[in-house]
Order: sequence, then structure tokens, then C-alpha cells
Amino acid sequence: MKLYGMPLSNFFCMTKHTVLAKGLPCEFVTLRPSQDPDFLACSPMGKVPVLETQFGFLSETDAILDYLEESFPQRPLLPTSAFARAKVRQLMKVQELYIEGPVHQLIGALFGRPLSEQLLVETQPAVRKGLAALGRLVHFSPWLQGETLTLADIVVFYSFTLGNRLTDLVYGWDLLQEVPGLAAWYERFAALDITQQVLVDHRQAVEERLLRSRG
Ligand SMILES: N[C@@H](CCC(=O)N[C@@H](CS)C(=O)NCC(=O)O)C(=O)O
Repeated sequence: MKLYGMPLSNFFCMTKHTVLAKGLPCEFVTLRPSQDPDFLACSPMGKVPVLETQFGFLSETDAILDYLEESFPQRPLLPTSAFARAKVRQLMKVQELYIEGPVHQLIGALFGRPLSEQLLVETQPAVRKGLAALGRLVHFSPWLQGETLTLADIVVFYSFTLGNRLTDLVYGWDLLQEVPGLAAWYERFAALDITQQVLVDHRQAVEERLLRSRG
């Protein structure tokens, strides 16, 4: 397999972490998103990450993670019961739609672009609503939904990693303080060997991007 994307992308980091956690043979190829027709044939929206499999190309992180879990059930990242699996997916969806979605609107801050007053005013309450929903779904025992680390931990962690950088830049706001237990869980996940490996490149890419936007 080959995984295409760039370390700056939190979605790429989620997918890379999953591949490494499962111990799968995979080449990581640095590639930027693009609207080039050749790339659109592999990723219909021109986004990264993209996974190249023996059957063809796959984009959209949740679809890629599902494919990896179903194809390589060793070192499982989803629980066994259908209901527990659905709860993991529910949490991933809440993060994607109601936290990542609004926070991602602030991405211009990383590129030194001005953000509109309306965006600044509307984003914070939207994110607070998403954080409150997340708070109703997590247990921190010690992972988000129980004793076993799941895809939800991976997705939520990297979403907050970039998201918190953005809200800190824009509002001086630490999202991890909004849900009791979230900051301690974040530190626990950040200490994992695989996370450290993925974060090295991600943090460097974020700092380089910020330097360029200020330069
Ligand atoms: N819904 C997509 C989102 C992926 C995404 O937004 N990737 C960004 C990089 S973090 C990208 O490719 N952006 C380029 C674009 O939006 O054209 C997924 O789940 O994979």
C-alpha cells in the first residue's frame, strides 16, 4: 500500500497513525492536495490523504480507516459488538462535523490570511456546542470510550492537535480545558511511541508553515 498526503494534514496523521498501529507494510508518500485532473482521478475532491491499495485508490479518512480495520483486523481498533462499534463511529462523526468542521474554518490563520469578523464570532459558540457533545460521549477510562484504544482516540487526538493550535492562534483558547479529563487523556495519547513518531513531522510542518506566513 501507499499512503499519500502531507505531515501538515491532521487527516493524514490520523491515517498514518492507524497504519503504524496495525503494523502494516505501507509507503508514506508526501503529496499536496491538488485539482490536477490526474490527482482528481484518485481523490475526487483533490484532498489528502489518499490510500493506494491493490484494488484501487481510496480517499476520505473515515472510509480509509474502515477499509484498514476490515481488511486487517489484527491489532483491532474497533470493539467487537455492533453497538460499541457504532458508538466509536458516532464519536468520530461528532468530532468531524461539530468540532473539526468549525475549527477548520480558522485554517487561514496558519497561512497568515485575515479571518472575517463574522467567522470569528460564529466559530467559538459552534465549537463549544461540539465540545459539549463530545463531553457527553467520552469516559476517559483510560481511553475515550473504555479500556481499549480505538479509532476514535486516533481521530479525536489529531483533530485536536491542529485544532488547538488554530484556536490558540486566533482566540488564545485551549480547547482541551473545556472538557474535564480531556487534557490528561491528550497527554496520555501523546506519550505513545507511534504518536511521538507521527507528531515529529506534523509539528515541524506546522512551525514551518507559521514561519512562512509571518516571513
Ligand atoms: N473529508 C476529508 C478531509 C480531508 C482534508 O480536508 N484534507 C485537507 C488537508 S488537511 C486537504 O486536502 N485540503 C485541500 C482542499 O480542501 O482542497 C477526509 O476526511 O479525508
